[in-house]
Amino acid sequence: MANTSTKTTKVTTSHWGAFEVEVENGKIIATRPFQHDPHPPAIAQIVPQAVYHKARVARPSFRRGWLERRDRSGRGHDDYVALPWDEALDIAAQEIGRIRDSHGNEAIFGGSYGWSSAGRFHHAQSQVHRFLNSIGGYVASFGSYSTGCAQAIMPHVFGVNFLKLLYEHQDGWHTIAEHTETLVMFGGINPKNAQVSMGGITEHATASWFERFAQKGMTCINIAPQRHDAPQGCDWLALRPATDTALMLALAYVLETEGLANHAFLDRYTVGFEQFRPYLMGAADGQPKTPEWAAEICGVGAETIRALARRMASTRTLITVAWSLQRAEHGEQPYWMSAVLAAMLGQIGLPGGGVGYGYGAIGGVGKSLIGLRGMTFSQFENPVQKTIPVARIGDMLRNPGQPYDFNGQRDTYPDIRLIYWAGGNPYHHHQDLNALHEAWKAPETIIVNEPWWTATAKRADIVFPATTPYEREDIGRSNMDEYLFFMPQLIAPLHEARDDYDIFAGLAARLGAGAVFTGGRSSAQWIPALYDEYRSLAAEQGIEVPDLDSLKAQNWVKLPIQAQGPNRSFFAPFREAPETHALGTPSGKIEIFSETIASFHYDDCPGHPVWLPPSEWLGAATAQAPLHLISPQPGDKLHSQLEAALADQPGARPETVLIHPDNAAERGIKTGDLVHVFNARGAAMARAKISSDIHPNVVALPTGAWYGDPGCAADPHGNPNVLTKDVGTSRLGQGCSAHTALVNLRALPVDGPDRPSKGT
Ligand SMILES: Nc1nc2c(c(=O)[nH]1)N[C@H]1C(S)=C(S)[C@@H](COP(=O)(O)OP(=O)(O)OC[C@H]3O[C@@H](n4cnc5c(=O)[nH]c(N)nc54)[C@H](O)[C@@H]3O)O[C@H]1N2
Ligand SMILES: Nc1nc2c(c(=O)[nH]1)N[C@H]1C(S)=C(S)[C@@H](COP(=O)(O)OP(=O)(O)OC[C@H]3O[C@@H](n4cnc5c(=O)[nH]c(N)nc54)[C@H](O)[C@@H]3O)O[C@H]1N2
Ligand SMILES: [Mo]
Repeated sequence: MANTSTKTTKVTTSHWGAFEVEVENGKIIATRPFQHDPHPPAIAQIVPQAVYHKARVARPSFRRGWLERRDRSGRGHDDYVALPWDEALDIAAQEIGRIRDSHGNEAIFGGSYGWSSAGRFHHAQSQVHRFLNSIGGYVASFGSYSTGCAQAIMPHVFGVNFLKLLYEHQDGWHTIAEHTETLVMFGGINPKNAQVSMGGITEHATASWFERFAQKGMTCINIAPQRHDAPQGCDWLALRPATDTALMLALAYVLETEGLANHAFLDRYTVGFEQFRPYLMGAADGQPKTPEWAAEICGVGAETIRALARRMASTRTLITVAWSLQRAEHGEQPYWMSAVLAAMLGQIGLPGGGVGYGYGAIGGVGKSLIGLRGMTFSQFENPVQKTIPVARIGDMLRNPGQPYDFNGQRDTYPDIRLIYWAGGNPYHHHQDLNALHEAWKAPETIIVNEPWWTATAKRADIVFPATTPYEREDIGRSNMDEYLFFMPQLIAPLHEARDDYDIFAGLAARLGAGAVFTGGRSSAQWIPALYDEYRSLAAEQGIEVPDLDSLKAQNWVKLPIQAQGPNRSFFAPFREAPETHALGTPSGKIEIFSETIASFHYDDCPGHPVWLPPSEWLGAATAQAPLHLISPQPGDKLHSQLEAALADQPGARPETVLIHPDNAAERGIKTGDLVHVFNARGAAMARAKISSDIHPNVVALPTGAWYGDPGCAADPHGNPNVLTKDVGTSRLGQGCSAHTALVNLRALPVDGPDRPSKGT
């Protein structure tokens, strides 16, 4: 008998990079590393189980309470009724139309934050924004959970769009390897995080760069609560979370008092040192910012601080700052202060010197590539002007019509009647999830497109089953990666899943905006059109990109977009000629004191950087909450993605919490024990891992676990966001303050009465 089985292997890409997918008889059976990736992440291994997992949303689904009586209180509790696509789209379109016509487009929240999947066309957030704009607009959100606070503060300091600085204008790894002698990493540079990059990173090279730094004899200093925030071989200064500003101030104090500050640089390239100096020296508030003062706050010894300051002044020093530092109350301050410290060292604009942000936070930072344009599906203009800072969604839902401050503006929160989410998981990413669960009752209707029954999908009234990237064709490219991918459709859509594009095309048609949304094209017509535009734009830059048929045949190509020679730091021309290359700040210089910020009169972000203790940190620890919780990104996955299948792995859930031996001993906790991590906001189960690689009195519980069902005594999966605080970083940045949280721990009796049931 003839063998009719078919087996193919193709390459696709993802935010964690490229991987091979083996398909047999129309089914994904395995994934394998991409041959050109020196350090391929293991994340893709779980893809086959995730794609076919029983947690896939099979059909358009309606929450019963909403469908039957427009109930809002049963979100997270009710069961769902499946309906055929046509009927489901009719009901959803009618509801969107009703809310729009009775309350206006300002009643629709479409911020829809989230990473969704790589692939340029089927980017869910772009799709939902385009759809909502085609029907009159929506309330959008500013910034990201990643860098929202930095995006607000840094333009005041450097006069540049922070994301542009990050991705296009920082020293590349080559320059650092060649010139930097001392690398001072606040929050580390973590190869675990560099596994991931928006749109994909194909050759994972961060670890290899550190091998090169070590060979060269570079001094690499990791200043962080965890040893493994930087690769092995780096020195570790164990620091209490949220105290970086105090440490940086003390470094600045040593520079100033020991004659090591570069006043020629300060005079020529900065403004405001004279307003800052009295604060630094203590004339303004009676407290000189001495190493002894800082040591009490941050836990790093005074002599260590002095020696570090001297070393930084006498060698080519690059200060790097992880994004985590600004994901905390007063996160503006370490960012601003790092710029002031670098200015005092006077090396800004020299190769391998100065300050850089987000190296290692995502894999693409530090690559020196020629940026290409195109392959962007237009979202149209948003006719609605109202936006909120992205991490203020809980406040928005709790306080409609109430005023709030943001970066010098006073605005009011909109009165949201409908939320549409596609490509994100707020019940993974937002802080104080138990409070969000209450606030989430406010809107009349919540619609979610999702491949899986996430905690967010389970709190929606209407859930549309979306395809995964393996079920549709797309193009994978990123400006921080030299590889270009044709992402083939590997399998047929599971169950009744549809592409976001087709879901929105169906809704738009019913709302009279079908032609606007689709422009008369199917996705199969859009992809070649966008690709051809991208290809001709690349040709204008002298870069030859294969035509689509060739790319399809090749599957992937490595483009010749390595920058020739070192990429120049944004500050290099400014350093050469500050008059002709003035910065975009009001003074044209680096602003150590900002008249603009001072004019806002914010006590939580005054006119120059200051040490401000957050509401929760070790200096404010109590008997009830003696430990500082940090909740970093997970090393084994991307956020909450593929979680359904990961959670099935033996021992994977609840998530592991890292505990210092002293704190474990006090509580009789051993590695492997189940514990409760708790505070007044909530509780999560976790599995203990005891290690002296974390600062005493600090516990680390990574993000990524799904949020359990309401009413659990403790979140059964170990989602840290039941514990985190939902406040803005300050009135200036209003970013997310995930790292501001005190907690306590206790061992769970093996079969004790308060041990929660496993939940879902
Ligand atoms: N405590 C704490 N919380 C944090 C952070 C922290 O450090 N600590 N970090 C924050 C940061 S920086 C971030 S970026 C956020 C991340 O938070 P999110 O970006 O919301 O997390 P993801 O899990 O990536 O969510 C993407 C969702 O999109 C779905 N999806 C994937 N592909 C598609 C598609 O094609 N169509 C549709 N419709 N859906 C799709 C996935 O299944 C998943 O549920 O978390 C934030 N939360
Ligand atoms: N594998 C994997 N990689 C990822 C992601 C993922 O989900 N999985 N997500 C990506 C995304 S969206 C983002 S935004 C980036 C985030 O990049 P980052 O914000 O840099 O990453 P985090 O893991 O949140 O934090 C890094 C480390 O900072 C330390 N830290 C916490 N608080 C403080 C502090 O106050 N001071 C100092 N000095 N250190 C502190 C913690 O020990 C933590 O391990 O990661 C990206 N990379
Ligand atoms: Mo992020």
